[in-house]
Amino acid sequence: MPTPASALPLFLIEHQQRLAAELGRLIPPCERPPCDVHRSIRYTLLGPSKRVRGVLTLLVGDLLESKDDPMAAAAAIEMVHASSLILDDLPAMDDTAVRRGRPANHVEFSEATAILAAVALLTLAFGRLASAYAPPLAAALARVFADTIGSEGLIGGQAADLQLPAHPLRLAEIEPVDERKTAVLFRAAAEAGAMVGGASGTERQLLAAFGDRVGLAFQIVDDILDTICDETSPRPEDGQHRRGHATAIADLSEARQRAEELAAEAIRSLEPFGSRAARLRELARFVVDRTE
Ligand code: GRG
Repeated sequence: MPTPASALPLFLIEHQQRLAAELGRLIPPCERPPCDVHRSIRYTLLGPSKRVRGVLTLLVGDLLESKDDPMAAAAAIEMVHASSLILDDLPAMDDTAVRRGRPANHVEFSEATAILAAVALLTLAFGRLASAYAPPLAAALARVFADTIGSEGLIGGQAADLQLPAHPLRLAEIEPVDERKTAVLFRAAAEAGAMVGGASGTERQLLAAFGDRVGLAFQIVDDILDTICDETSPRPEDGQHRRGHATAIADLSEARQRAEELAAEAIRSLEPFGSRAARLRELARFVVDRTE
């Protein structure tokens, strides 16, 4: 299914489309057993998405004029993202029935199939890294992915998110959760592009910091959009958030200011790259300016 073209600047759409085509090629067809699991994987991985994390990996590869193709790392990042969305929506987690304007994966298929699809997506991600890159690079990437997903990364962020109270929260309460729930995957997306592109240690650190700041800004903007939607015209899925985990921000102007600060910090970390980083700067602006 196509991604809404208005959501991304034009030059990003080209990367997004190449990435979507690659993902389609990597996943077994629906007709191959277990058909339900393959359908379920394709439903979320190839569904309407901004694919902003994978695009970030590709843009870092472009910046470094990478000799190795960053596409496999970008695809692996998107597989982890898709897996996290499926798990996040499950009844035992956020219990969300609608995702991207369509039934959540476990509603469209079944809880069992959704869990299998999510776990399969994770194994596919590591498998892709192992088959696409030479052993030392593949091992280093696997290490970064494992740390990103693990109990001190996405899993830890989700565990903390499930503990958040339902009432509107101060940024200081939300930010440490957003850091692990979302920023870590953006950091890994940029870092993976840097590693595949043969970045120096300093370049890798700067690009990882860029990913981290952009990722945190992305989640704060997401929280702002959720809060505004709740206050004005509830989105169709609102009634479906039975555990009430859509984060509500107590002070929207503080959050908006923080997102701008983070974008500025992200853009500052690109200074040594000069004009070669123009597209990454545009990505940072897109993340903060987006309205959906
Ligand atoms: C084992 C991978 C794994 C995860 C377990 C469930 C979980 C821990 C983490 C959930 C993390 C999560 C879903 C964070 C929310 C991030 C977020 C803002 C998602 C929406 O991102 P978009 O807008 O999605 O980029 P699209 O639809 O464009 O792909």
